Amino acid sequence: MMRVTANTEPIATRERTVEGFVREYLRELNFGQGVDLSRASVNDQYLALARTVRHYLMVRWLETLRHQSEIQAKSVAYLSAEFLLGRQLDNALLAADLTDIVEEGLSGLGISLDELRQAEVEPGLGNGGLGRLAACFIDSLATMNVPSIGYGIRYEYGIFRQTFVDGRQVEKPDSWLSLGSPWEFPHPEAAVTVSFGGSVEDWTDDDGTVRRRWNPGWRVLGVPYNYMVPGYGNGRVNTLRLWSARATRAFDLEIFNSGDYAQAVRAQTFAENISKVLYPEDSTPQGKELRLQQQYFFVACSLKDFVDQVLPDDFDLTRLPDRIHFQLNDTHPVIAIPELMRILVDEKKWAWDEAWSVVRQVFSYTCHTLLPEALEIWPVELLGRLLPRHLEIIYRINEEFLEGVRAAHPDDEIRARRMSIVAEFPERGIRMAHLATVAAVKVNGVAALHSQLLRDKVLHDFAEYYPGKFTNVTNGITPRRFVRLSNPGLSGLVTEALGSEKWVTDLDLLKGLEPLADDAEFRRRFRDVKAANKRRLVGVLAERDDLHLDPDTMFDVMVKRLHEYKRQMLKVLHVVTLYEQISTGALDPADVTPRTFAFGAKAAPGYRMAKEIIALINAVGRTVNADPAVQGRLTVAFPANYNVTLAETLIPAADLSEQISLAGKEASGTGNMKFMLNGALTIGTDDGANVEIRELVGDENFFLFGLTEPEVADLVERGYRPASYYETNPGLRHALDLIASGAFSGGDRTVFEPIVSNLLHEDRFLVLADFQAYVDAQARVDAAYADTEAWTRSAILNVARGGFFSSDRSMRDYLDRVWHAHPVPPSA
Ligand code: GL9
Repeated sequence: MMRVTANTEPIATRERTVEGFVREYLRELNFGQGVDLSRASVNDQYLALARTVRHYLMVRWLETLRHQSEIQAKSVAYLSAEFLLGRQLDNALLAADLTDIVEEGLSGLGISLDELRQAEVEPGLGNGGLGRLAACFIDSLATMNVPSIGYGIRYEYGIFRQTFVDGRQVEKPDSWLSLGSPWEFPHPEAAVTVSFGGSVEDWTDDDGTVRRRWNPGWRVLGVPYNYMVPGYGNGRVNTLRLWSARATRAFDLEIFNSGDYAQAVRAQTFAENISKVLYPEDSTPQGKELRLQQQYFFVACSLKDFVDQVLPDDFDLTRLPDRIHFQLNDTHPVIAIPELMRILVDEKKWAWDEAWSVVRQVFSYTCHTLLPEALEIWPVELLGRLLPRHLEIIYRINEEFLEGVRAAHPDDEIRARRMSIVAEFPERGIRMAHLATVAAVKVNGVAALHSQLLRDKVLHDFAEYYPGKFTNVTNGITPRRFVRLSNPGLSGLVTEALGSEKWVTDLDLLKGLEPLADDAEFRRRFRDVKAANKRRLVGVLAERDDLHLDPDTMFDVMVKRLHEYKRQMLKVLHVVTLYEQISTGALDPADVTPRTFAFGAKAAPGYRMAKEIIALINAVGRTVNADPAVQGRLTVAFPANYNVTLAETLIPAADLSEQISLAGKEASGTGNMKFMLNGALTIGTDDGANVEIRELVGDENFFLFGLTEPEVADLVERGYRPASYYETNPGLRHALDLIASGAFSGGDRTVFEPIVSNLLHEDRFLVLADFQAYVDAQARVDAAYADTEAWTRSAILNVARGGFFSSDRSMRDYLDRVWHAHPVPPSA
């Protein structure tokens, strides 16, 4: 007789052997992917591997969910329109401690793990620092055993793929889902409904209370897709829940009811547009209707999910502040504030004041910018059309808030207008940062200087009005992805030197490397690691971009979004200056440190000047790289489509990190931290987290230049005239004249005229004012680089003193200063 036994033993304990893995893997290849090994494509092999690896994490995930719902501890919900995850495979292997088993198992089958790694298309569901920060934070929360969930949008198309045509940026869609998406778990049965449009009316309930009722114009479904967020080495797997928009049945049948098949299909498309594509914007919100739809869509899904699904059925919502803190990642999710008011007042029938008192305890707001144009303001006309009930709620919040302001500052109507949530000019609009600040428990900036400037300038009135509300949490980066995985050579060396791998979760232990900076043998090994990373990068860029670089040059790297405030222009001017001086014989090439100037940057598709600067970098590169006069001395490398994956090989190979924004403009920066922790020295302004980097590493290990924020403010106040620098500085004049002459544009003087004339007549970010200081600082870099031992010593100290920039530390700061929540290890 056949005996059937239920196998309840978790795979995680059953099969943690090479043979066990191989069995699981082949089964997945055969039954999951439907191919046998001999016919499997690389994509088949990759998909089967990803699914096999996630099996190993599954038991831990289910256990985490069970534990979390059992103990009902206070949780954190991180609301973010962007999660720039990067590839998942390696991180999952690391978390599950499977890398060695998998490598051996695959190689026995004649498959290279590395080849399968390359097959993964990274989920680029973010624009840059802000989205990557969210990904680092959820990694740290899982690793630190903090009960938490990430909520966001499952964009069908992430950040565009950048290509260059004649050196100009051309965007291509990023169809990251097209070859399969093995890391996600869709739950269409758990879809929630979100409403839009329509009108609001009075109605009288059974007790005779007059209430407001929203009669929406149309609805869409939000389908949750769950992703595993595995902690490192702790057996915990948290959840990231991303929402995808679908048409409701009612949508086709009722609202667009025309009996017209084609029309019904169009309705489908209309609904699904909401999660179709990430807005490729950086710091310049366009006020587009679809963008507001996206924001409300994911926030409404997430709040509903938390209140109806995550909380137990009988949960008393007056206790909400004991159970959850919603962190608003920039203003994008701020519509959650009126949405929760709407749920409590309209749906749960609470009194306004009761609802407001709970709402005021469950949100905090992180501001990520200093650029006034980056603070979202939604036109009242648009918000009222899309979310009429929310607009009413916002008006009421504002009325009560302004009553308080007027009481505290009688006879200061100007102040009340400045602080109002509702802007009157140039059109009526809702200032989302003001709404967030009014409702939030805490408002934080992302680096010490940034938080200071928020208090002193951007949100000064609010800091006066709510003295205890403002705080700082300096950003951080996950050492798992950005050191342990991306820099195996350095990781091995550090682990050996410190005697254990504990630094991966306790990055302050890197301090233990300090004495080794004085150890010649350690320095030699550190240099060998850097040299190997440079060779690895050279190999990757040869294959990926057909770029041919010399690993024996200084790798001077600037990778970040292209924005005028970040000042890629300064670095181009430096290259042009050196080139001009060598070409004219003013500089002996033998006196120039051989350098590779590497750029990586995407420009927002509608940002004209940023795209011109990209074209200029490529044009300068083409000319310089082809000129025998500077060959072997200056090389420009601008690989297209900089993304998380490229960052992971680029950053460990860098000697010099360029962090050269105009002081007072870069809120924090996070690339700066990644470079530091990978042993690059920084050339930078006193801006964002650079300030803290320099404080930690010491002036002697940092190349500081440029105006300080107060000096910038002062110069602008006095009246900045960029042309005066051109007139008085011959080096600068030669460089700008060379660009204007058409030397980089085949003799055509019109091509880069807009850039040159912008610099001469406007130069909003004071490139010309900082030019000489930058060139001088670069000369100091050259001199320092010539002393190999001293340079290596500095590089080691950068690593040793960088522990503060772990995102684990950022999470501890949020837990203490903002969330008042705690890690809950599984044993608790
Ligand atoms: C940013 C800031 O500009 C950065 O200085 C900061 O490090 C990150 C994370 O806090 O946030 N704000 C912002 O809008 N972006 C940032 O990088 N932009 C993008 O993400 C493209």
